[in-house]
Amino acid sequence: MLKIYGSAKSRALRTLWMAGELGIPYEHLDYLPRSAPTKTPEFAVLNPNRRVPVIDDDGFVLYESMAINLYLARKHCSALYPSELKHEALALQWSFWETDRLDRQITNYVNHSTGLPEAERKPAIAEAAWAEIVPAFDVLEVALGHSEWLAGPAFSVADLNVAGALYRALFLDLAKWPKTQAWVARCWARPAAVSVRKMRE
Ligand SMILES: N[C@@H](CCC(=O)N[C@@H](CS)C(=O)NCC(=O)O)C(=O)O
Repeated sequence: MLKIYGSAKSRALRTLWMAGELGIPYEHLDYLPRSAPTKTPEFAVLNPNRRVPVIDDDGFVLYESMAINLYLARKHCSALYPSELKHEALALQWSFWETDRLDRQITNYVNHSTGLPEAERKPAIAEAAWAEIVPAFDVLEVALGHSEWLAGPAFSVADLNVAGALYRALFLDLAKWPKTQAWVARCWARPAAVSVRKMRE
């Protein structure tokens, strides 16, 4: 059976959301980032980076949340995996784009503005992160002005991968980006997203 390593309070949230969309059974190894089980030699074999998520799909081990979701959607012949080559390319584009432009930036912004205990916050890190987030949201806003979804005519792994990474944006003021705000809300209103939020909160 598929094993998913990683707490819903981590980037494994995206993997758990995908598993919910697919309706597949899995064993959840609810490891928090940097927790003791991620420091074991056994875990280092699964992911030498010692990060979550990781999956073990009947012996096939894969890390990197975006790659995991693309793999799972394709493996299970899901409608979330675009059937057209160009839509598939867009799903790859948006997944790579998010990793480059928003992933660490959102984490840094939220941690250093509200998430960490006040004494540990570094306002300069939050400020630098926000300076990168603004142009990235501008890019999303333009794209969502052309199309309701990121890769083709319907919600797909592209939307899940980007919106999944924007969990923290649910608590940010996105009024400056109304299309992005509405799209984030649409994605997170899906039943699998609502369920995974409950696992986190
Ligand atoms: N690019 C990776 C990032 C994974 C990642 O950074 N995971 C965090 C938790 S959200 C982690 O395990 N951090 C542990 C550490 O930094 O030591 C992915 O998307 O899967």
